[in-house]
Amino acid sequence: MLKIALSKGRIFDETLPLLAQAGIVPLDNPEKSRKLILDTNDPEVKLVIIRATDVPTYVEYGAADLGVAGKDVLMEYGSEGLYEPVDLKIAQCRLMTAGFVDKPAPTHGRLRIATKYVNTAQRFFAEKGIQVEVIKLYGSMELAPLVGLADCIVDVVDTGNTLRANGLAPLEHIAHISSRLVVNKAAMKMKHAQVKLLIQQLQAAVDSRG
Ligand code: PRT
Ligand code: MG
Repeated sequence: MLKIALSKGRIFDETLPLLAQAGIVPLDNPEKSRKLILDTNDPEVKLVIIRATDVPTYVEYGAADLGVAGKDVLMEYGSEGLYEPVDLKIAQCRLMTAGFVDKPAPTHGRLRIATKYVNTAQRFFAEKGIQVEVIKLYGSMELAPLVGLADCIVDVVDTGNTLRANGLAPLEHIAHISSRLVVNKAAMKMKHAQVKLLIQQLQAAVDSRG
């Protein structure tokens, strides 16, 4: 039995065609069903539906053998406990700092950064030698500069529409983001044939897109 951890929304939607090319088709739609474990056409494969940020945890602990997670989530989680064999090249975006274009940095006190990517933000500014105070948020980061909670934010940006709609702009590029296939280390050994085959099939599906 193989369990694959996926989050609802863009990751599920964009992983589906790749899984289909590997011959795996879910029997339920997670947007319609309340089931958290979905059967597939392959009795040996189940999909586990969890929050995007929980995918590395499930896979590291072996509650799922494989999973799909954004590189933003993996950078924040730390990837020592997982294999990351395939760049699926889906759900692409950029991890950026963002804020008001014309706002100068505070002359005294540390720059305040609001983000759900606390570790990544800490690392990014430390490498630039800038002392910052990082404020952890769980969503709607764009609001923080508007109400004076933070000087800027670290978040993923796709079209930039969300920033623009709030009078903010992308400032500094931190990383290009795409979703990755992650694999539990024990599963890679214990279920080697099954896991290896799925890795190869997904890599082939990605490659076939050119
Ligand atoms: O939504 P939830 O809180 O459950 O979790 P999540 O936001 O982590 O999950 P989800 O499904 O929204 O995102 C899953 C993964 O998709 C992320 O980890 C990224 O790797 C990737 N991804 C790609 C994005 C985006 N594009 C994206 N645009 N994740 C989020 N966004 C959000 C962004 O946070 C911002 O609020 O969309 C808004 C910006 O979009 P634009 O087009 O206005 O720039
Ligand atoms: Mg979201």
